[in-house]
Amino acid sequence: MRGKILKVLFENMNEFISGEELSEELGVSRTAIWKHIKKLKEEGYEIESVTKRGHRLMGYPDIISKQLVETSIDTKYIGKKVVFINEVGSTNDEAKMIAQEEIEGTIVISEIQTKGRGRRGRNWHSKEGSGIWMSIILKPKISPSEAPFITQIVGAGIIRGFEKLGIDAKIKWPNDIIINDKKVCGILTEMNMDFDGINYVVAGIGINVNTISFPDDLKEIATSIKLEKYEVSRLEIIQNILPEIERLYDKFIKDNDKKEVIAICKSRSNIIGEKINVIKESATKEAKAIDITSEGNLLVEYEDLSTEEINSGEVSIRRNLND
Ligand code: BT5
Repeated sequence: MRGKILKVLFENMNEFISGEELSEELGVSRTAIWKHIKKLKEEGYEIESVTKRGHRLMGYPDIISKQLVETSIDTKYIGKKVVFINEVGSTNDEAKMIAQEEIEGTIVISEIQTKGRGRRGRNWHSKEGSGIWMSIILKPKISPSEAPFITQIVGAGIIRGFEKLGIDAKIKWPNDIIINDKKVCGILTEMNMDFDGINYVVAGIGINVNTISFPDDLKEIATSIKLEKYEVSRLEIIQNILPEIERLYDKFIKDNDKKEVIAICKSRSNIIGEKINVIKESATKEAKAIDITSEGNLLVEYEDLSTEEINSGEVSIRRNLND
């Protein structure tokens, strides 16, 4: 019941809704509504209650819970089922373990990851309460070679969600979201397939939200929403990015339409026109990032003026290296 009351309060954020309306809509007595409102206030929800006007939600604590996410996200399937685990090794690993049985769009969220991962087994710093550590289970009916594009869909969805919250961010192809030249978010997309094609894809999203200090090795390269002076809760971020990710993912899956994603990735790219290093296996080659193609590949030009389209992989920017 508390989740249902919260949902109505969320839908009418900052506006009064009377105890009578709430009790009629939810089919319980006004006394019961009052008891739940009291509990919510104790949990840190800022609810103003005024005689004859009712209750209005003015603010809420930075809590993420299964109930809060499931009831307050405006999507058709992404985030409609939430698996919330307080402490986990990696939400991507957890999502992979349950993906076969779960419906598409199920998300795994945790407060702490003890073995948060980046690409190639790198570490992802994920302390308690400081960020959003979340993985989305997807079951796309596409060719495995198309799967890397999902990283860009997720990136573009995050950029659009951030925009709605007034957060100005850029994308470093293919999987980093950057604010003021520092990384605020990383995306780790993993796929499971067999001879018949893709079984599932897990899109892992790590966003630094409340972090105020990073370990020494990350200080120069990482930032958080809070350090960039935006006052936004983790729930608000989830509420804003998931509908955008779902909308862009649907367009791609149903109509093979990549246009909006590419347009976002291009207009918000922080590497097009920059000198970069293209890292392939162990070899590094100097290049210039020219464009993102209509397929979502990065077009690069090497020093001998030959060009290449990179489908997935890793690039780093050289502009900070005084060369
Ligand atoms: C990534 O890898 O950026 C993907 C990160 C994905 C994390 C999410 S959290 C939920 C889900 N569960 C997981 O276990 N993972 C996903 P990559 O491009 O390889 O970048 C990794 C590098 O980013 C590290 O080597 C560090 O240099 C840097 N890094 C580590 N933690 C960071 C943080 N919290 N913020 C910014 N940079 C960080």
